[in-house]
Amino acid sequence: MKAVKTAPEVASIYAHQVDNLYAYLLGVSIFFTVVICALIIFFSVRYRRQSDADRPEATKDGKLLEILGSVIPFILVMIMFFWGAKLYFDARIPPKDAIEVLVTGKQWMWKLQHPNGKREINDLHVPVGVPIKLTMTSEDVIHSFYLPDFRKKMDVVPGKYSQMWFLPEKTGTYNIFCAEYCGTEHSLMVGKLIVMEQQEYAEWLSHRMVDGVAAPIVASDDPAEAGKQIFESNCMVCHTGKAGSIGPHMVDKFGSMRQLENGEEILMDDNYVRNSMINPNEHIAKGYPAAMTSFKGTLNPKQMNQVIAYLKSQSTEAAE
Ligand SMILES: [Cu+2]
Repeated sequence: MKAVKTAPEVASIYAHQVDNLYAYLLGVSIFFTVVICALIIFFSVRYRRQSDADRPEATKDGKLLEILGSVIPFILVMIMFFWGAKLYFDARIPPKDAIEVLVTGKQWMWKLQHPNGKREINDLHVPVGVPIKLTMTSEDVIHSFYLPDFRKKMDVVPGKYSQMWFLPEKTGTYNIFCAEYCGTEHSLMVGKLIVMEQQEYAEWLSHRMVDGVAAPIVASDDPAEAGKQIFESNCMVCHTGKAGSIGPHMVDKFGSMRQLENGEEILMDDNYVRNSMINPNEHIAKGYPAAMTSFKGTLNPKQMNQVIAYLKSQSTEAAE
């Protein structure tokens, strides 16, 4: 018999930190609720109409009390603010050495792809002790990728990429839930996160099952490799990378800032590249004509991901 769990497991230091903050919020709330309720009851009994309790004139010099009544709550809520902001920024900014896994939500399953092209559905295998960055999008409606044991959750939205990262600190199997109501079988949109020893993971990653037999992963499984071919036969016609080309240089620019015709600057990230393929004239690079036509319908979402994977693999800039 499995014991009934009252709270999700604490699978990372971050989860522990979130629990501490939560305990602080809960503690402050309970303390003031009890004190205020007790005083209301106490005063309503003590100063009820029939009581002969002492009722002196109202005093005007309660300065100390007034200062304490402002400063103490101010300090308590500022602790909440800075503590919460610190955890929020920790959760938002993935470390540079993170392994990137592509996540696609779909009614009603999670599709996952590892950097070497290995795919899985609803299961996610990761190595222990290495940060994992999830780049996520949806094929249909809004989903939300939720790892309760890691206290991490992020919306997965059609038409854009969202990101989340976590650091698995002990091996084991954990729940993946969809935390955004997404239709009839939303409650069945669950998966398993399997945290393995690093060696075990490397072994797992290098093979895939073909008709029940383990076969090695080959170069053609690599999304960056497929993206290279798409890029060379479609994009390189204009984005030649040479002086005088119609389109700006793309290869090895991923993660850098791009100057735009309207004087603004934009980060070349997943969303920028994807948007450039779909709405090429939304952001015109400085010094180039608005000559590109949309690749929406020409390239499917998987191919667009492959192009992005290729540009990422060629990047010499830090991606974040
Ligand atoms: Cu869902």
